[in-house]
Amino acid sequence: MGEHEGVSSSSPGGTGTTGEPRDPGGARGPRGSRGFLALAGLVAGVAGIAVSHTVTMLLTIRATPLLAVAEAIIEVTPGSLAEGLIAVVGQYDKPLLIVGVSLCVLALSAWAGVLSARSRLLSMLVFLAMGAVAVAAVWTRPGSSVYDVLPVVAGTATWVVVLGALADRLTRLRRDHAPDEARRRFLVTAGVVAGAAVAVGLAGQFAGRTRRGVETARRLLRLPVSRGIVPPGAEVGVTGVAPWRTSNQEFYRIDTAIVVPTVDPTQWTLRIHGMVDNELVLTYRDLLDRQVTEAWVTLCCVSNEVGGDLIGNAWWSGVRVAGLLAEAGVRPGADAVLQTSQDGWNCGTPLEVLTDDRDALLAIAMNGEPLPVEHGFPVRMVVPGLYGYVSATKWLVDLEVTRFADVTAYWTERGWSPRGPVKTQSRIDVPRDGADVATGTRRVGGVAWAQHTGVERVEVRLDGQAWQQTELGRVPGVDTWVQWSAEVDLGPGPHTLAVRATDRSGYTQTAVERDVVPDGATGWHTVEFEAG
Ligand SMILES: Nc1nc2c(c(=O)[nH]1)N[C@H]1C(S)=C(S)[C@@H](COP(=O)(O)O)O[C@H]1N2
Ligand SMILES: [Mo]
Repeated sequence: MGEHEGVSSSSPGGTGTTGEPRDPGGARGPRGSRGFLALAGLVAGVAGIAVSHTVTMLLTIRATPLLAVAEAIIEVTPGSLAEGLIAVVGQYDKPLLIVGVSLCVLALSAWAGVLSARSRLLSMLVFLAMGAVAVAAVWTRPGSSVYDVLPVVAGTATWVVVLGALADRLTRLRRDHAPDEARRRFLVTAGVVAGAAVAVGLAGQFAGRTRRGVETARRLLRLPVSRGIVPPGAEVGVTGVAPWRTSNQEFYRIDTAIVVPTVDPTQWTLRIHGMVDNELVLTYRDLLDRQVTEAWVTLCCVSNEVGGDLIGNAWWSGVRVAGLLAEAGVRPGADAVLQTSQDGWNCGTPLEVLTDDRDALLAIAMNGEPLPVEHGFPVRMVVPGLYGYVSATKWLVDLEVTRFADVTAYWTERGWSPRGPVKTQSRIDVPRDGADVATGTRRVGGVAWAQHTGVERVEVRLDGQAWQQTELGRVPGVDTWVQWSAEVDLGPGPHTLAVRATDRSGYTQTAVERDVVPDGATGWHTVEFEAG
């Protein structure tokens, strides 16, 4: 703790209630300082609750720490007692409990404020203890993750910082001003901080409501799309191989958005401009009025390491970009389209892949459902054959037809390649690296991809022996991954299995290992395992 004068210094053996005034010019006795410190604690308490609430809303975490504690209390309360209480308070059990928990938190915060006269450490311990209780409550909620603890961390940090700052301010005011002036100034400060805390809390509430509003709008949409049927034979039937269709739940998510953009479809517009003859501004309705195209497309992240899982395959429904660009009338000389998201993220996409015969889509649905908010609701781009960072803009609002030479974009400014065609790759899902498997004839399997070129064959190599052909699942086209499987004979002991794919251009994956920067990893995925 800092060596502050006056009220915030720790005094050995001092109780904070029996000493004389501790600050020069402090005619006010310890009673007065207690009252102010209690107020400081209270304001810190309010600020911490407000910040935790807002962080909960912004990160779209299910329950605020207060709600989690209330739920935990309900859970540990003996059934009969809980029923008795519910009989009295009816459906208001949770709201009442939250009010009760809040009052406890505020009382303890005020107490922590008073304690800070004796020791900053003691007051901090009160906050840390409350934080620990909240972490325990959050942690015991079903399906919770480390992420869900962030609001508690933010709230606890706010408690400690705000109390410390207010106590310091009080010390300084009492040193520099006459008692009445110090008192007046401190009350103003406390009022301003409390007001700011309430504003932060209300902003969070607003953000939460916006998100719920968009979620509701999304749920109520009835889109003219289908769910897509996984083609017979696409699954090779090896347990442990990634399902051919990646569910929306399981689909990897990569974006720079700390707070997921919430875009109301009734407010959404897409502007198509730049090197075009007729600038277009489309509404969501305009988009739905056009012909919907549906396709299986495997989307992959350039940051996917060899053997990584930043890849997924879905049935996308949307409107072909080529048609819209034709409508806008692309001028000669253009070779790129700069895509911009509602949150300002952008990327440059080669014009040719948006205008050739592939299904580059303004997607509105994923596996038959309106796009999940995290995956770009209401409209995103999906381009077969390109990594996401140069093509798959989520929350898309703007397309500017331009020249590569004239623009840079988010990731190209950070050292990644302006062009990002997906590299032919393959992955072993079974067995996992480090697995223990039974000896004998075993089926191994995985996935391989070469979007918009197509996978021709996949081979595996056991323990450095000859490459062996695998069987491929049946796929509807060249834009998706393909499952593969093979049988290998395993004697007891350690084994190494490598995989490589050859695409329909005749290219076989290079063994050269390259990092993901600047345009995607290369190398053969290899797993080591033990048979016994
Ligand atoms: N608005 C926006 N769109 C974005 C990104 C982003 O950061 N912001 N990331 C891109 C990258 S790098 C990838 S790999 C894909 C991932 O899409 P997904 O999260 O739906 O899997 O989105 C792309 N679209
Ligand atoms: Mo990515």
